[in-house]
Amino acid sequence: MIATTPPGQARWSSRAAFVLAATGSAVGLGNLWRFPTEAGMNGGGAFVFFYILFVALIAAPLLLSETLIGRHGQRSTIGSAAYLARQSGASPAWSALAVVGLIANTLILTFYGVVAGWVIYFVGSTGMDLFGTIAAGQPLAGAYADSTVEGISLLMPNLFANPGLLVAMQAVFVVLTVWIVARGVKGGIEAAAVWLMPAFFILLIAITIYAAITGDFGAALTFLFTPDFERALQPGVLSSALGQAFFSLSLGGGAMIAYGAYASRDTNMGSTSGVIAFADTSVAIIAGLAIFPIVFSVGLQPDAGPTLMFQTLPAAFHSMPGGAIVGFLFFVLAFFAALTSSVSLLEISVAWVTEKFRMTRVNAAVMMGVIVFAVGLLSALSFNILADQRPIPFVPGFENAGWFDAIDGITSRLLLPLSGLITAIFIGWVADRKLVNAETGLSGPVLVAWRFLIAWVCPLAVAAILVIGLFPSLL
Ligand code: TYR
Repeated sequence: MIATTPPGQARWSSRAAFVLAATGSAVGLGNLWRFPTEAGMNGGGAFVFFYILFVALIAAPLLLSETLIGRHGQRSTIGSAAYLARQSGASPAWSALAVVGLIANTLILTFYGVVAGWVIYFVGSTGMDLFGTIAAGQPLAGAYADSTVEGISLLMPNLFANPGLLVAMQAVFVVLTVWIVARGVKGGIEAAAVWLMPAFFILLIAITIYAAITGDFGAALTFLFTPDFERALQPGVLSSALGQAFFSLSLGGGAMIAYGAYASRDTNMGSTSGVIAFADTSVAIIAGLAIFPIVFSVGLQPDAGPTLMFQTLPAAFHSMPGGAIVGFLFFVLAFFAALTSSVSLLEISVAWVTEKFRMTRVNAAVMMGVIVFAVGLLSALSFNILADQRPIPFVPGFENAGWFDAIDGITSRLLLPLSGLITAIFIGWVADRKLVNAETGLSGPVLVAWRFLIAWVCPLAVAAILVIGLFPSLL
């Protein structure tokens, strides 16, 4: 039952390292790219309102549940869930929560690698621009100093028109992810997260201040924080907001179970989970406050979809003093933020394959990397060669979705919440109460409140939103 290399043997070197690595998993393209995209497509304020509400009442309690399953089990996600079930005298079939999660995470990584490939493209183009300026001995000005804003907004369409380049960038990102995971989580991830997350945070705040001063900050605030509740009662908004809460906090896929497994016994899981949830949500809101002022001042449409971040920020760097260097740094840090998340996406299946099939970590990482890359081609090419394919026209809300949108939507709106639903029922009702309570590190009214949220609010709310998402006509 215990694997040859139990993941429990690896340890974060401190509580701070655990917080930073888990925050590194949570903070990524989900905050920078997906949050503004989803907020923009779902009408802004109403989406943001429910997103924050769902983080507080559903996602944060689930985050604690996942980390405690991992810390208790100290095995792969599936192994840890089965272990807690057995110890509670319940069927190990409850590890289904982690099976669903493993499938979801692997699918998420397929398109995550594609978007991260776009980031790499911008690292390259802002980098060439920066070093070209320096080589020519010109003073540092904005990014892409010799283009117009219209020219910059064509960078994405031009990239999409070049499938070979898209796929090459995606391949680079998947190879890097495989490389770090193959080397083992602790050395690579921990080292990267400890330095890069703080640097990333400072730069993001600087860009937001710039956007607030030069962009249309008032319009952005109104858009993000004035909820139009009539809009919110459209079923898509609720399931998108819930899906975003799961996606952004790396919940449902098992990443937090996996990282919890490396935490030491004296880490207080309750307070740590609170810190992670707060940090992740703040980064999403700040990213929104960096992007939307530019959207409105440049005259873009907020519902532009997945390309929004890549069309707004380069335009801001264009006019920003020192934008050549800020733009380059931003994409470099976005790249690292993506990498600290993608590593956690791949880690789940790799830990399981090594535990189950006694494969070496390197072989498991390479094997999963090949699968992820191959399936990811569908998403990468859905912006050009496969643009006409509609893989799941029979699912309500996905009639017109191509491969990229379909895989993104199915994973975050369906699979992650489904895994979360099973987790909430398992932790709230099935798992041994004393064991679970002791793992939380909570006591008194906070423990009572958490138990109420996980046993009642999470299952009922997630189930209701799943049903509404599948049968929108019910609302
Ligand atoms: N939370 C990550 C981000 O925001 C993405 C992610 C999603 C990571 C699910 C892990 C996971 O299990 O970029």
